[in-house]
Amino acid sequence: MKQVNQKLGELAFIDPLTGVRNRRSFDETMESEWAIACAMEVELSLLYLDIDFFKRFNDTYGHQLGDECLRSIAGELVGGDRGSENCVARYGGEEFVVLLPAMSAESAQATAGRIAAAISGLKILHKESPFGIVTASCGIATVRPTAGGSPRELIRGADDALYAAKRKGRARIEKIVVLSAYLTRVL
Ligand code: GH3
Ligand code: MG
Ligand code: MG
Repeated sequence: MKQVNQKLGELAFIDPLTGVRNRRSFDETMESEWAIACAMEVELSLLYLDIDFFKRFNDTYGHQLGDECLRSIAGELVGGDRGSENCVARYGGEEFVVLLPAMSAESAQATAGRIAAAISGLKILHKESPFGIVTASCGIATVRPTAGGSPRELIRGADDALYAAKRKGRARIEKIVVLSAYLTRVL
């Protein structure tokens, strides 16, 4: 019974399709990493990835291949060189987040570049995309957390950067540094 309960507890934090963390788990990790970064006085970076033209992919190849694509991409996210899969989560349908504790904006950009290259490297055919293969857009936000601040700032920053990446044509990475609770600067 104890083991069953433990298993159920673990499952509540896992996305069943891809096996990475779910949003609930990410939100908890984010709270604790925020507190740690505050105490250690280090930066915290977040990548927010969204697959490009994924509705067209589903429409063209079917939902099942769409699901397979999501699994492959999740595999690249946890298979990278960041040494931990603790901070990779599926945030929504075709959206993933990667939390990078104690990581500067420059290092986060390098990590995002490697992830984007790994996704393109899968060479998943997408004939309805202008890129011909499945790609992702990525927003990066970096903050030096303060006790009075909120993880929401970081998520909003990464989401804003992602929106900019989409607007500028997709399959690209954009970066924002969150300066304080209410002030952001687009790099
Ligand atoms: P953009 O480049 O602007 O991101 O365009 P998009 O088509 O990727 O974005 P949009 O938000 O219009 O469509 C997202 C699609 O993701 C729609 C939905 O069918 C698909 N999707 C969401 N969750 C799942 C899932 O669990 N499995 C599959 N196969 N598809 C999913
Ligand atoms: Mg989306
Ligand atoms: Mg999309």
